[in-house]
Amino acid sequence: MDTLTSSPSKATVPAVVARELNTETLLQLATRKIGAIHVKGFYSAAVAEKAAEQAIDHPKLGNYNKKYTSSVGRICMPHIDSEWNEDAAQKYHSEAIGNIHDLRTMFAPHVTPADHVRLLLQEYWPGGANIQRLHGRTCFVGAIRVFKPSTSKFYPHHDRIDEESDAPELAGIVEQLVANMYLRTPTQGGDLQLWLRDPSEDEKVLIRDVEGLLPESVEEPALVLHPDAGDLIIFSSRMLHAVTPSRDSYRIGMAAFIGCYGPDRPLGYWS
Ligand SMILES: O=C(O)CCC(=O)C(=O)O
Ligand SMILES: [Fe+2]
Repeated sequence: MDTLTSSPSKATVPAVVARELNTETLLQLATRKIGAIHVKGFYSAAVAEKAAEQAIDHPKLGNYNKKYTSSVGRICMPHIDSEWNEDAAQKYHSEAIGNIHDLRTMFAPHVTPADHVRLLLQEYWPGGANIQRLHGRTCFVGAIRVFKPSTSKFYPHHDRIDEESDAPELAGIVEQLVANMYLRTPTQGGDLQLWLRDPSEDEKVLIRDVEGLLPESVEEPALVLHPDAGDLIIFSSRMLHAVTPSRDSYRIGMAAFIGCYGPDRPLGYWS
């Protein structure tokens, strides 16, 4: 079995999708031997729908900060909105545990899909897993994203915590994955597009300013996945990805970023 350090950032990745979450598929994903893990029916669609209903007018629903992502709502403050700003970071970390507990109430008496995935990864990853700390402070995990019908989308972008923070706990991070657990999805649109390559340096500059590339400026995606409610998809957030507009309904998902530091060190979770 290859270690993470032998192939941390291969330029392109085969368009192969694993259908099961286990130690082998996780290691394949983290070493870029496969493009995604897509588990159908990971979570009860009925429990997901009850949470989705509450998400649409949740008191903690706000919008992302940047130009191209502001069309998407999110419940609770994500780390990206605190990047390089100590006051915002203080707020983010001080609310983190309370926000995790708030989200649990939306799914009670059931476990949240983010908590379920946190436990499974802790069991499957050779080095275990833990909530991420940054400068000794606990991160929030499990942000719910609310895409409105027709208007909300994510343009092609990448997500990398080492471009948002210089916390010493991030030393040795070799890959960043993201787990999305879908609560409500449209039948048309709302596709997840994966390019299975890192953005170029020029693309990174554009993404940093407005949090996305114009879709017509990039080639066709290498892989397109259509999630249904209850599905889990995990992929590398360091590689280019996008979400197309939903045609006929809200698209609501719960997400957790996953930091990989090699197989023998614990994964780190945050949103
Ligand atoms: O909602 C999705 O399918 C993926 C959204 C995204 O950009 C991410 O999770 O980083
Ligand atoms: Fe993303």
